Amino acid sequence: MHRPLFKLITDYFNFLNELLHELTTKRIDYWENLERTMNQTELFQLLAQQAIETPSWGYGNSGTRFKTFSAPGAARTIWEKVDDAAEVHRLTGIAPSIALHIPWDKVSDFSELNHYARSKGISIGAINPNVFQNDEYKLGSIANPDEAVRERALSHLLECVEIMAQTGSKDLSLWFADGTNYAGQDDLRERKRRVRQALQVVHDSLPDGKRMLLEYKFFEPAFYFTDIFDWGIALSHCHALGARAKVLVDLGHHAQSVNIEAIVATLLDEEKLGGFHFNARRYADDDLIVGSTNPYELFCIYSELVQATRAADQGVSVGAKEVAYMIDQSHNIEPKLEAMVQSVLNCQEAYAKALMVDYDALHVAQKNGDVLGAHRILNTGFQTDVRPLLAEFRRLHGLPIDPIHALREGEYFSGVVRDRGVAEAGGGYPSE
Ligand SMILES: [Mn+2]
Repeated sequence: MHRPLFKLITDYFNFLNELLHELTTKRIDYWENLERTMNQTELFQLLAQQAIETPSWGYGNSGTRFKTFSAPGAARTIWEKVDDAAEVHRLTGIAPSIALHIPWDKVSDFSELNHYARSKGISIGAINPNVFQNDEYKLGSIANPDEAVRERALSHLLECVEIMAQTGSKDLSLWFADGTNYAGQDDLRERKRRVRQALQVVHDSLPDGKRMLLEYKFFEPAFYFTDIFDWGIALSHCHALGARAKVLVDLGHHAQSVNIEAIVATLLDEEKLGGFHFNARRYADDDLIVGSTNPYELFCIYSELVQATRAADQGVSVGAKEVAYMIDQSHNIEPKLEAMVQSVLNCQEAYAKALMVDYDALHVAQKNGDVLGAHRILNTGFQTDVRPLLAEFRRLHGLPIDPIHALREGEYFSGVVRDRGVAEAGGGYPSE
């Protein structure tokens, strides 16, 4: 054999051998990580306490302004949406509540809906008022220059506070489409005062133990100015309103490259983080499956949350434990149920990875100014393959080891496809 070629081949085999050795001896093993961070009982307890709320609007047909496609078996009524949410909980074990949108999910008797949900093993979660779909809201709702419109918007918000009492909901989840399209269109400071005034009435009407979560979004549907445009204005309002007002972070509502985990850390430290709307984005408010475009970001967010729950500052740790985790996604081309199960599982995986980090070692590295050492310690969590651990967790809790497979092969999905059929969906824009 040609000598240099022979050497090349043996070098290559030696290289492969070394690589194999590296992989088998230095493999990041979750059990090894676990020993350093906590015991398995403690870890499984934390995983069992995780709760991800799913949205009623994620189970029905939805679309873009171009087209709404019909999904086979998509829920047609709020009762069917409750059935679907209960199935997602049955498969994952960590999706115990469903958020409602009013008036989309309006029923004549909310107590009956509450009982129905409980009979299915879930509860009614956050109530989301809608003050953006009526013609009168063209120039805004609680920031509208017309006092009569502001009054009507406020009365709808108060109606939703009443509904919370009947459904046993803890949170009123507020998002406003209010904004302006042109400079000079309205007085920005006046609008801020109108918003504050309405929110104060809502805040003061909330009974003990209930909260209002204020969501921000930097654009859309208004494009020049949005009244609650970022976490800064949301936090200012919440600080002024009182203890029941907290900020809600929707992952899709930020400009490109905004550091969301830093916002999360700040709000946690201010004891004003109320909850999340989980989804993922590439361009704008895309409603893609949470953790699908940037799983590292989701991991970093969970890492901030895990650290805050362990904070020495009581206010911070208690506040972190009260954060509400909700999915806010409307799937347009994905099968509804599978997309929701996948979303819940992505949150579980990100949380489990965040629990894998050796935070004591991280703090030592940070204190020593060890830039990359600290970075690597954090990344150890992200790089850990937690799938065997989560499979074991599911086995112990009597859950399907592979919830997606269980959904695809199970009787529930084929049953709803058969019974509900394919509902007619909308045409998109312009509507026909
Ligand atoms: Mn949202």
